[in-house]
Amino acid sequence: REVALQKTEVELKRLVESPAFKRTPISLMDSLRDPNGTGIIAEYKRQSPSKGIINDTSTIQEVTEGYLEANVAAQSILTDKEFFGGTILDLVQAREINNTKPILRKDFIVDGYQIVEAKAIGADVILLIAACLTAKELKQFGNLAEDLGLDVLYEVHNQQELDKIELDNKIIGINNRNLKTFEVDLEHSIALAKQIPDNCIKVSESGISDPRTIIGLREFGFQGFLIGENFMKTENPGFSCKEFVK
Ligand code: IGP
Repeated sequence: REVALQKTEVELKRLVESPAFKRTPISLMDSLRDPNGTGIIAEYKRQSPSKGIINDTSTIQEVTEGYLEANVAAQSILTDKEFFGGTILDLVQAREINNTKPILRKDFIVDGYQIVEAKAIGADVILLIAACLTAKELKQFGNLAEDLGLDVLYEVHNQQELDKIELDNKIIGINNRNLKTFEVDLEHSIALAKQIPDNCIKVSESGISDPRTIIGLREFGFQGFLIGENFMKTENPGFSCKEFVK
């Protein structure tokens, strides 16, 4: 595939030969479609540009265990250091414990190398943010992920971004938070959801803090719910997730 792979061939070779590269990824699509599933994609996030430090004491291991006990549909892990205080090691350590649920590598993907790297560190799903990429890049990166057996969560915030994506059999995340103003608006997401065909899976992202919100969102066809801060801001995120799911 014609993807901008800006790293050296030696580095790529090292990734492709890593043991995790050979594992078969777990499907987020299947997990979100499971009628007995919770639909919750629970996030591990130490800090964020809008909130500063959220949690710098809970380890990835204890949070992963708690999220699995809560029967989450998937785990999301920020691997971006600069803005979110995450590391690749967080994902590697979560994978050591989690063998059953898909793990989303949450990062700003701007190069095909990061997609190969995602697979090599044990991720099952990558995030492609439509606001940061052209329609052509979305397609190329999506194809590369597919070739590697990874699922893609395409993230949009408005109609213009949605128009960049070919809407067939895709997982579309609508970010309730405007990445420029940090403002959260669920109504806006619900309006946008109507523009997405039924063969796609709709995920609602950000600002969810009440189980009743999920009941409401399901009525509008959402099957996935990405939740970070509401769990991470508590002393025991795994326990908070279990309580939320009950
Ligand atoms: C989680 P919240 O409000 O529950 O912590 O949001 C997740 O949606 C948010 O972290 C997020 C994000 C992103 C982070 C959504 N899209 C893109 C970094 C990059």
